[in-house]
Amino acid sequence: MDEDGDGQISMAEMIRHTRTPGIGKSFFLQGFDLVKFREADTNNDGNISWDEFFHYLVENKMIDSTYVLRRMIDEQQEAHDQRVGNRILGMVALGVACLALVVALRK
Ligand SMILES: [Ca+2]
Ligand SMILES: [Ca+2]
Repeated sequence: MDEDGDGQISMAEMIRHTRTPGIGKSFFLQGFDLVKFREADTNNDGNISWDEFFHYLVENKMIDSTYVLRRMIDEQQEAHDQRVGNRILGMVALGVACLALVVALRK
């Protein structure tokens, strides 16, 4: 939706997005019209920042902030577990390489 990647959704971007077949009907945009755009744009600069957008969705119970937070924490945990897993794998590989070197030197 944020086409120019400036971290804000302008009214033009929102209109283009909601008129794109297939995308406009995504769940959180159902009924998200210009009136609601103005409601979400709390500092009235004609853009919705991600902060404003997220806040609007939470305020209007269009998303469950607890669920989102839990997902974020779970993802962090998974990423952490994966890093630890990779490190262990790396250490095992190093161990095997050292062992192979020792065996090779003994011959
Ligand atoms: Ca933008
Ligand atoms: Ca704004």
